[in-house]
Parts: sequence; structure tokens; C-alpha cells
Amino acid sequence: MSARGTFIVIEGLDRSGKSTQAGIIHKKLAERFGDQRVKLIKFPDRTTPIGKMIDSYLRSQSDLDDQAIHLLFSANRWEVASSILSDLQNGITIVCDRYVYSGVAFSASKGLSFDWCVAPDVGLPSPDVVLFLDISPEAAKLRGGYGEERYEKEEMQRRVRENFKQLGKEQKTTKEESWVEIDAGKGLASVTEDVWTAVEKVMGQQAE
Ligand code: FDM
Ligand code: MG
Repeated sequence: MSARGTFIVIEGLDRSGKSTQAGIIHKKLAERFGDQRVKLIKFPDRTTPIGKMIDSYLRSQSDLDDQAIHLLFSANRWEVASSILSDLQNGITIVCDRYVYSGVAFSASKGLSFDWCVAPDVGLPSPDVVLFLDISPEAAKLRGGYGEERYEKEEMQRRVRENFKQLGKEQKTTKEESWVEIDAGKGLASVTEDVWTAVEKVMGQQAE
């Protein structure tokens, strides 16, 4: 493994298997490199004071303007930006369940412009790779349906998916290999294999 840790982001729609895959990668990397060398984080982090406001909004216990909630999601990342950087510098690999791509894809689906949505996240640590778990909203729904939270509606998920694809195109123009689309509609074993192949590839490239 390289001296610097690897920053691995997992993105996708609700019920695409993101959290399952993040957990699997974390476990495998911990087995390979030791518990101290890998951390699993997730956004939104609902445990901080800002995260509690986000949680209340998502559970429809409070209302906020689209712009205000967008900035809270971003602030929730800035709260831990310096700790992400110092972990990476200390050789700790980070597996991150959702990041700035969710921030833009969800808020833009409500009508905010991409440029406006991107702005508050500019300067946050950049991931080495984004694994985008792609699933159709129909297939996602069949997996036990969406939950009760504010954004878990098929129509919104459809727009979010389009936005993710757009973000992927843009990301690839900066660095082709930093966005990997994975077909998350397949069975668990097959998705796990594709995800792991992508993780090994990026970590191998970094070690070179
Ligand atoms: N979400 C998540 C956003 O709208 N913006 C963000 O910046 C992030 C990180 O929050 F619907 C949305 C995506 C999802 C909701 O996420 C809660 P989890 O992963 O289900 O907790
Ligand atoms: Mg959810």
C-alpha cells in the first residue's frame, strides 16, 4: 500500500447497495492491511449538530429552503474535511458512503443549478475513485421499496440518476479512471466482485 491512504467514495441511488458494499470493502481492507489502516465514513453524518438538523429535515420533522439544506449537507462534509486529509496523509484509507456527488445530484434534482450546487464543496478533499453503483429506479424499488424519507420517491430518484450520470461525465474529463460505473442491478456476489476489482485497481495504481 502507498504511504498516502486511498480515498474511495461509493455513490448511487437509494437501495443500490452502497452501504452494503462500503461495509464489505471496509472489512476486506481491514483484513488485508489491519483495522488501523482503514476507516469507514458516511455522509450525511447524522451524529453531529449539523447532521441532526439534516436528519430532522430528511425525516420531515422540519422544513428548510432547498438552498439552506444544501449548504448544511456541504457543511457536514467540511466538519470532517481536515480529519479526512490528515488520515489520508497518515496512510489511512477511507471508504466513504456518499459524498459531494450526492450533494449535487439530489439538490439539482430539485431545480438548483449544478454550478450553484458545486460551489460550496469546492476545495474538499478529492477522492481517488468514485464507484457509482448504477441501478434503475424501478429495480431499486423492487428491492423492498423505498423507505419513508423525504427523497425516497421514484420520480426524484430518476432525476437524481440522470444527474449522477452527468457528474460522471464531467468527472471523467478531469481524470478518466476516477469514475467507475458498476452495474448494481446484478446479484450481490457479482457486484461485490466488480467493486473489489475496481478497488484493487486504484490501490495498485497508487502504489506504483
Ligand atoms: N443527500 C445526501 C443529499 O441530498 N445531499 C448530500 O450531500 C448527501 C450526502 O440524503 F436521500 C441525500 C441522499 C439521501 C439522503 O442519505 C440520506 P442516506 O445515505 O440514506 O443516509
Ligand atoms: Mg436512505
